[in-house]
Amino acid sequence: IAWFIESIKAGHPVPVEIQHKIQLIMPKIQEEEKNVEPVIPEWACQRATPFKHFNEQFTEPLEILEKYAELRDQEQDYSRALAFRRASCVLKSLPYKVTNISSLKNIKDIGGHSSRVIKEILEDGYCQEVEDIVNDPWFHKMKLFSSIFGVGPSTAKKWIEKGWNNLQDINIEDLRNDWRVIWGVAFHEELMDSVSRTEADVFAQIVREEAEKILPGVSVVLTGGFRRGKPIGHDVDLLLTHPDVGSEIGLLATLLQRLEEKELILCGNHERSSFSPEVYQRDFKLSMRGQLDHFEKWLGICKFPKTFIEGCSDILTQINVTKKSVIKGSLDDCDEPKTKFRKLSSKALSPVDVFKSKRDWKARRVDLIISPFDQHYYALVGWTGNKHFNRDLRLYSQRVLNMKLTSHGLYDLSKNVTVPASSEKEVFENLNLTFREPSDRNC
Ligand code: DCT
Ligand code: MG
Repeated sequence: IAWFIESIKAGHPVPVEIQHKIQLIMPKIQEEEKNVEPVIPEWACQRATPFKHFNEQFTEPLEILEKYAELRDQEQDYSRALAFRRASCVLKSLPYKVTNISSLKNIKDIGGHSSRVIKEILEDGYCQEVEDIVNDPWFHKMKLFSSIFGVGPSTAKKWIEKGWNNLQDINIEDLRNDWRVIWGVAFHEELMDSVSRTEADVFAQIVREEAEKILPGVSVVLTGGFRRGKPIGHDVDLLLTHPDVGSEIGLLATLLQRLEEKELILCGNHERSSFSPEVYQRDFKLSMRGQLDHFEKWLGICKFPKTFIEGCSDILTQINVTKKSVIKGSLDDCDEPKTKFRKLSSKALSPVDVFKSKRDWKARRVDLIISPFDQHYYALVGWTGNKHFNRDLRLYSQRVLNMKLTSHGLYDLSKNVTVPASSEKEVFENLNLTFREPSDRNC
């Protein structure tokens, strides 16, 4: 019957002998449809969450509350922060602007606190609690410090406890052993600049060309926020793989050398893969503790010639003419069990001196990740994100399907087998979900 009604609505011809009956029942069906509330799927991964939506007026304040709860309650209790994010996430998926609080009463992801915030905004145009947070100096300091590359909320808290209020207060001597924080502080101003899509595309193309020379047939995908359609981002996330499993081994070390020769590297950390199928299957929780994934990767800061930013077309030839690097140290192999850090040479300029020097490049955060092809499509979903979509997808897999999902794969706990995927669509099929385009994963 539903199919028949849909086909009538779509304008398909109705057999003459039943036309009069249809004319009698159609008004009643249409009237009933008006009274039926739209069904909002329970899980965020079952909904389309676009980047541009109708309810920014509410989602932005709710995400300030989320950030505040995350920074205040970190480690002890993340559930308050999550409650705000769940409310914000469901509002982003609504295909209309909320104008009446009663229209939200049956949405379970909008809890009491979030509901009060939305009501206040609807009535007064703002929420006092959010205004107080925005004007709270502690919140500003926490946001400032935890936005520094290599600094998490617990370090930010310690710095505030020391009485530091701004970047100038940071005592560089206290940071001697953490290269990320040293460079992060020196280049903070620049790293806070958003990376444009053009810059990301130009850099991705350079990496693609270099990687192709080393390993023909390699795939380099721009993931993260850019893949979800964001016009700007805080970094460039590139996922590399090759259809021949195993051929990707050694690629990153050589690629980093080439990028170094092109003077595109400022500093970074090359981590070897710590993935082990045995550990992964035996004790998933243990193997993933505290880590996003176990892929071989390089996380660091690159030098983007200013011409990238202007989107110069003959950029690829221009970057071959570069100056001498300011830092020495080997980026070489990845053959030791421990993470390798790029050391600062004693002869090298200090990060602050580099920052102040006359230069024709800007510092940009870059993540290069290598995935073996048999894990690639799970890695692609994981590195596309966003973070909240991933969290929801993983929780859904566990609670609804009794399956463990990570960026390395899907493990069926009932059958004790891994479930392979040879496309991103197959990842969704394996999870019994409608495929969502990356642009609909902006939870
Ligand atoms: N990710 C995740 N959990 C995290 C951090 C990241 O699942 N705690 C995934 C989702 C996105 C991807 O990794 C890249 O991470 P970011 O670069 O931090 O996020 P982004 O969405 O690309 O945001 P931005 O546009 O600011 O770079
Ligand atoms: Mg990113």
